[in-house]
Amino acid sequence: MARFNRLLITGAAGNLGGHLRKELAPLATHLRLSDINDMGEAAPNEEIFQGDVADADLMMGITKDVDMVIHLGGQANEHTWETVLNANIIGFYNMYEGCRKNGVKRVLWGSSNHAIGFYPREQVIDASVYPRPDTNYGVTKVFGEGLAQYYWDKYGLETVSIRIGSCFPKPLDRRMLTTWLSYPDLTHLVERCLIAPRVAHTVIYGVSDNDAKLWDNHMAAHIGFRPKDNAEVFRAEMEAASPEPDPNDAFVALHGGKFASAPHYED
Ligand code: 15L
Repeated sequence: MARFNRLLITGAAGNLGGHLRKELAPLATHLRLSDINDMGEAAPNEEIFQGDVADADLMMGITKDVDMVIHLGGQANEHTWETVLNANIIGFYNMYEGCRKNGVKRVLWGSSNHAIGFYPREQVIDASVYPRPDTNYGVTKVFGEGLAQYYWDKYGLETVSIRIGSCFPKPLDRRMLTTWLSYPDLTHLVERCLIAPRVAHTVIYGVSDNDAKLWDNHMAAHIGFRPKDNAEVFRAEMEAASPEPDPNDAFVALHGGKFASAPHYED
């Protein structure tokens, strides 16, 4: 039996949004989906709205009659300032204003490890650390976490900000032995964020139970996230695929990897 009347997934045409579209269907009577890109045919339980998160009217409309929002819409990697500004700052604000005015109870959204990408590898961090973004993209995620805290403190709108590591079917390189989040662990994490009785504004790291993980989730124990996968099973494969890296290379030295070492996007 569905727990929710209607859930909204933004960014539903993306890899993670597409995965959750399938996985979360049993939890809600209606799934509302939005994306700037084509999402294909709507299933009988689905409502589809194609458009841009930077369109305030669209965001106001699609957040009506929604219990909770899973917000994955926006720009998911470093890009021009104009792109990340529209997608991740203006679009994010539009989404929260829609949620506030339409009385949405809770938002879960894809923040990113790039909000803290400049922490050095020898430092294990929890959710209490000061942000150290590694890109303009990472700065927009810090903005998002700030806005989420503000909407909880001022308006009582709950949020789980999920600092997603590297969510792929399997790790793609040596760094992801540390940062990998498997698809099954993502599903479990999102389900827990939806059904936990009270979350206020929680910051949680989206990372599997990797032997090499550098992120500590003890401050989000109330979510009940118990990841099962471990990137260590891919170690031999990842090490064989690329030579031993220079330990001083930012790719190795910093949590954000190549996001931290890349030059300014528009130079
Ligand atoms: C992210 O924030 C990106 O959305 C994703 O594509 C990965 O590159 C990931 O970070 C990562 O750090 O591996």
